[in-house]
Amino acid sequence: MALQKLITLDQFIIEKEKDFPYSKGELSSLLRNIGVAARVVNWEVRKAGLAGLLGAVGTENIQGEQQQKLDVYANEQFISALSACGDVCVIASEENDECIPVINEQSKNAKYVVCIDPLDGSGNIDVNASIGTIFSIYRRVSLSGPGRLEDCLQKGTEQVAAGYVIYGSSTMLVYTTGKGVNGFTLDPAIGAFCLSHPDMKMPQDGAIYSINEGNYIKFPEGVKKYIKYCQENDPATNRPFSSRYIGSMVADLHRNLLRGGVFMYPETAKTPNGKLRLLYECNPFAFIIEQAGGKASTGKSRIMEIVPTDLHQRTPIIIGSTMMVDKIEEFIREAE
Ligand code: P6P
Repeated sequence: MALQKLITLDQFIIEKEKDFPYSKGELSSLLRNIGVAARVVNWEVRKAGLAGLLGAVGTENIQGEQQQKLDVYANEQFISALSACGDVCVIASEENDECIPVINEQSKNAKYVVCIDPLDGSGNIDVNASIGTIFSIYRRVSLSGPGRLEDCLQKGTEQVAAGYVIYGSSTMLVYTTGKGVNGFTLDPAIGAFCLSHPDMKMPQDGAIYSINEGNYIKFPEGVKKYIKYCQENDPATNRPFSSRYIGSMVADLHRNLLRGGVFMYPETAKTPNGKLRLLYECNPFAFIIEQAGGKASTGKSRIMEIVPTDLHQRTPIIIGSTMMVDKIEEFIREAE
């Protein structure tokens, strides 16, 4: 069998630079730096149990969530890499209450904005379940000086790139720049991400539904009815579907991207905007999943059309195979 030509992430990024005739390589440099930081974080994630990096720090982030040692470590690594690369003017991180203007010599002409969840699903660290990093990249809208809040509060449709890293049975980096989705697997032997999943496409339909059914009684009527629909016996429509929920957004969405399926984190009476954050969880995945041929909705409207008003605002999300998202939207409409 012919050896598959090895294409590293860096080679691929440079190769694809041709897609952006006006690019001077800043976006390429930024993506490469994210890849480097991901390798550093991966190294610590893989040995967290040995490096005393498990467990909580004893502090809370703005979300009111216990910060895990690896959360803080990953945040520091990505902020440092993004600040040093010279292409970023401001960073919005799940771990920081306010956005972080990048004020240094290299960044004074920086034109990109990064919204990032440095380590998502960190509640899963101590139980060795997959976790991930999620990022969105925008062009700045402010004209000069350090980046500011307005640069971070852009609609998802304005993203120039988005991606995630999944620290799972292998470590992968998956990203889009608006011309399809490509997946790279870290080869520990050479310490580089190598193209393993070119031109990823989300199946238009699927038979996996992902939702925390522990919240069933709190869900909107239409979502409840859809869950029951998934459980009905109808071989002609591949039902009952399989319920798969890891409790780590990156892991659940990565599986559904490959196999087809739908992930739901709806609103409840207690959490009218759901739990997941728009800027650094829902928008990046909405961009990736739409680029792979799927759909990302609040249950009523397109995620990427939401005009953000707050750095850490949340949104209900129904995301995955287009035909499944359409079906849930239909149940939600009919239940109104
Ligand atoms: P629940 C992890 O804390 C996270 O932010 C996502 O990665 C995940 O999909 C979700 O929350 C899980 O939330 O309420 O089901 O535990």
